[in-house]
Amino acid sequence: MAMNKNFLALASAIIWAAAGNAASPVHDGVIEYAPAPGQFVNIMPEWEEGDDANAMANKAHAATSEGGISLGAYGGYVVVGFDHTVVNVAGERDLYIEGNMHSGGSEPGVVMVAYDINGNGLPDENEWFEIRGSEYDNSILDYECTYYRPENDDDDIRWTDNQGGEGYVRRNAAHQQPYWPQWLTDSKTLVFRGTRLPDNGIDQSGNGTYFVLSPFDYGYADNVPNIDGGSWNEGAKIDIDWAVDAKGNEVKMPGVDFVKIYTGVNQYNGWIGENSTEVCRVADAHVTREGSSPVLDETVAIDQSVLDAFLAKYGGSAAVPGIDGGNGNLRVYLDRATGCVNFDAPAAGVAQVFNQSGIMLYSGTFSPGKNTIELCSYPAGIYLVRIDEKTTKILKL
Ligand SMILES: [Ca+2]
Ligand SMILES: [Ca+2]
Ligand SMILES: [Ca+2]
Ligand SMILES: [Ca+2]
Repeated sequence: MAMNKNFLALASAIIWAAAGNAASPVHDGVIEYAPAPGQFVNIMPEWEEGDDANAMANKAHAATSEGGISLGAYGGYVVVGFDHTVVNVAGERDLYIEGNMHSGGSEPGVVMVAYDINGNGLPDENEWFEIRGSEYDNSILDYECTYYRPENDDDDIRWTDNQGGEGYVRRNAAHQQPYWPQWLTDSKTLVFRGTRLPDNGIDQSGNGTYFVLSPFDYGYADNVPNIDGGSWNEGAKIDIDWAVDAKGNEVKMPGVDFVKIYTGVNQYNGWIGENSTEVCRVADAHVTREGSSPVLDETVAIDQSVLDAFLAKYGGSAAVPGIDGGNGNLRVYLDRATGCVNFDAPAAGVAQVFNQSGIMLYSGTFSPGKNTIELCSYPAGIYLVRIDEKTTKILKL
């Protein structure tokens, strides 16, 4: 009986309606925050007893507009999402990424971008492309680094890599908290894979006591100051046209829905400690006003021919096995600004919404043409939307 009542309450919360809201230039959620061990981990943002990965992602989101988050040593990452697609404008840099770089303190983070090809509100593995920064040809592209959880929180944290290297994330007197992410203490190891950038720390003292971390030319986060001459620093911006596939081939993307940033240097710099990328706001660079309250330039639109060519090459249901069922041409997508799931139906049919436990929250019929299911009143989480034979996984933030 209780079950029935619950079902009715949720079902009545869903209405078929179209709505529109202004989009925000700044990322609207942290989808995943997974730092490697580091001296600012558990304090940027602060971990408190009981915080799990979800809680830390929410704290990380709040912290990006307040002082930033630290990604820890090599490989630690954050994934953010937008409430709109950041358009790839030809000949312009499209993303603006704030760090906390100060002179002599460049801690470059590798940037990856994803367009939500299957429209499920989540970045799927096949949707990611790397931004080819200036050091791409000087990097190790298939790097893997493993950290080992220490016996005691006071111990240095050992790492090994797939190149025969090893070392430690060393503790220092300034930061006494555990350096291992405290919501991941069930893991004995943490493994990170990606591109390892060349070392950028130069030992000016000659005896390991004074390092200067010099910036790379372009294409990284936390590499140059946020502001230059009173404006958003062009050097802190990313051109989506720099995206490449796993083989290094250029990828012409229509825009991006998700951005991933990870610490790209694996270097220990004396008393400064490990090289660790910090991230504040990630923003759409196509704005009519910069600063703390930027305003999105609503006249910027996706180039339809670029989108069509991109989807023809990388889209299609076969690209995401296990998620798309039949009816592969039906695109079901979440409009993050409104909290509505939209789809164009070729014919009338039945739509259903399930939670992750498989409990049906809604069932109803739809007509041919544009249809909308409103998920606004649902709590954040993953939902399965079934439309005829096709099931799409949707993440609601
Ligand atoms: Ca561009
Ligand atoms: Ca996706
Ligand atoms: Ca740092
Ligand atoms: Ca930094």
